[in-house]
Amino acid sequence: MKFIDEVRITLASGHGGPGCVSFRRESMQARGGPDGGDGGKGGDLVIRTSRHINSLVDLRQNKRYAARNGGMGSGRQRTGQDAEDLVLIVPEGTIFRNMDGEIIIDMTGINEHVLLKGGRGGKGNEFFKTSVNQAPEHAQPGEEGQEIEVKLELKLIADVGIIGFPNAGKSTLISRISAAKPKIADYPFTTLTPNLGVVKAGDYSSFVVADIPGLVKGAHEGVGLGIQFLKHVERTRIFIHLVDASGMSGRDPLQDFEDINYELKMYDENNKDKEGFFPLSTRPQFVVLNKIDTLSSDQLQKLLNSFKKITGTAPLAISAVTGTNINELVVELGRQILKQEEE
Ligand SMILES: Nc1nc2c(ncn2[C@@H]2O[C@H](COP(=O)(O)OP(=O)(O)OP(=O)(O)O)[C@@H](O)[C@H]2O)c(=O)[nH]1
Ligand SMILES: [Mg+2]
Repeated sequence: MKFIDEVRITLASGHGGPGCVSFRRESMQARGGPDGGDGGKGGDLVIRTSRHINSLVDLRQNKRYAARNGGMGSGRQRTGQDAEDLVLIVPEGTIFRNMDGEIIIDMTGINEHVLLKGGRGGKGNEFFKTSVNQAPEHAQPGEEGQEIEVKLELKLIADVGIIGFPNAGKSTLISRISAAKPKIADYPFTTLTPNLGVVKAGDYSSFVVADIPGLVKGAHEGVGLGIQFLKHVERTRIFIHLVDASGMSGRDPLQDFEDINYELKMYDENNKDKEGFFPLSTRPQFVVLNKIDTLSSDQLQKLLNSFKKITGTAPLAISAVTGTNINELVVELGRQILKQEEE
């Protein structure tokens, strides 16, 4: 199944019902006083979030979602029926943007929001009766509803995003630390859509990790799968920057590390004007060297030292296959997330 995280739809609230022009019928009189009732209110367009849905796929069924119009007023002062609100259910964390890309509302942490108010009902002719005009011939039309074209955007809400080259072992890692069962294979671009996994960090705490498709040098220019998947980790608090330490791919681990960081910078450059954007290149990174089972301790030590020269701290060295230092990784991640929550 394709991972759908963006959808463009038109939303509308209902028009108010028109007021009614009517006169009482009385037995001895051709025409009695005015008795036209008011129109009913148009339905509001309401957005509600649910934790039980995690994609926007259901919203693709229609291009336009509109609440109903209010009922017409009628004689004998009967008010038209108010229309029911239309409730659009979206996943938590859905962002609504207008066609200029400006945020209308971000539904993170919001349960319900009235996006478009329904139009008021028009007044019936009874309302316009005055001492000088006992028989008004007009009634008000209902107030118009509102209509807007929106782009919905859903980002996976994960605490930790795993970034790195294809084949670095990102999917292997998430399958090790969570119940996620992504496809793993020894060729690049195995992962084509993001995977989420919940990691238990202790008896009472857990966090969500996202595994995204691998990045390569030039991703910002569309090389490989491009950088579009980075939007799925825009909101994560921290990155695991996973580096293939084995050199099996013929690449240099340090160069890989720098290439990925450069792609983050380019992503920031491309998105810096977007409202609500938080740069990725300054996001805390937990640098992790994977596949250390393929290295001698000498090789590993050399590599740790050269990373330390660049980043200031030695990276954590793991093997997602044998399980070396996997527990340490989970504990350290839990600690870093907690630290950030406290800040
Ligand atoms: N020796 C060794 N191989 C590993 C380790 N971790 C992953 N691999 C292998 O590396 C290959 C790629 O692993 P994946 O988990 O699919 O890599 P990925 O980073 O998700 O790759 P993409 O989805 O293509 O971006 C697989 O053949 C894994 O078995 C490790 O710690 N040691
Ligand atoms: Mg993968």
